[in-house]
Amino acid sequence: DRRGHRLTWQAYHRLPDIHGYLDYLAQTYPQLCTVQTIGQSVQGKAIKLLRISNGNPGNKAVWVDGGIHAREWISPATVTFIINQFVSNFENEPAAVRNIDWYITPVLNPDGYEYSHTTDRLWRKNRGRGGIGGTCAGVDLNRNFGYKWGGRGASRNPCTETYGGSGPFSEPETSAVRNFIQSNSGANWKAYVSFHSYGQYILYPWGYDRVVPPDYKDLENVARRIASAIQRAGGPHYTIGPAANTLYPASGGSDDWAKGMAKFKYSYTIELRDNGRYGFVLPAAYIQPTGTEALEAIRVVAEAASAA
Ligand code: ING
Ligand code: ZN
Repeated sequence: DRRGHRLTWQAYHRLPDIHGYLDYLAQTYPQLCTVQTIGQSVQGKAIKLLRISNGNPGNKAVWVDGGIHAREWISPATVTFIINQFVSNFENEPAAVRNIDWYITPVLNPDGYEYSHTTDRLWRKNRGRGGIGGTCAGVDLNRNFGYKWGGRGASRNPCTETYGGSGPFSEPETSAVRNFIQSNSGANWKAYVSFHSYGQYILYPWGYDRVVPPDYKDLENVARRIASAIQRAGGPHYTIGPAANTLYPASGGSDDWAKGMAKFKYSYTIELRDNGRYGFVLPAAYIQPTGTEALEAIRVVAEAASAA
């Protein structure tokens, strides 16, 4: 249509609308936005990344992803909400936001996301073949990253929800992330944020066990500032803490890999709304309030990354 894209924040959208929006931004704001395909899913769908940058050579770099888990629809919706706020009002964003190179992938698991729209609303994993002979489909991409892979909270059984895959980074979706980040070592990576749902948590490493990194106080302080910013903006309570202690141990998560292997100083998994009333099947009316609080969260991350 006249606007050039089909995305809204009044409804959940299918993958082509989300990707069409990223392409529209790159076309409309070529000074600010570039779009890149960083890999392909098991079924050959593009994994698209939007880079937002003012081109300042001193910028720190922040990674943001959504849609690792198919059914967590609020995650891609929130990530595109943040993109829309940044790009359409860039000059009014705080300096900390403007002077970050943002690398943003709204849908890291495009096959699973579409499958949750067409076939099984509560699908979680990707659509890779599970195990020898492919008895059950799908790998849990948040158990497939290569730091402490295969430990607690990950399953070796392809027929379970937390199957970690045949090996670390066995899946094209997770290896696309690793390859992109490792091949962009020129970027001054400081923060990694992965949006999931639900439960309203701000989690930091480690997830693999009930231990914390040496600088966990810094991660805790920024998490506290994120939760405060959300409440100041009228949002609900978000619980903060190290993932394994706060939720449950889970190895092979993206945040552990970012902290442990890729050496991002700040690494968070943010579990968005709600508290369990609707769970994964959160009505679309919650996109705006959830997006608004996630925007507050990501601005705090920008400040922390700038200072790191
Ligand atoms: N929850 C995360 C999961 O992958 C998590 C929670 C993340 C635990 C990171 C430990 C480490 O299970 C959802 N909702 O996906
Ligand atoms: Zn999740």
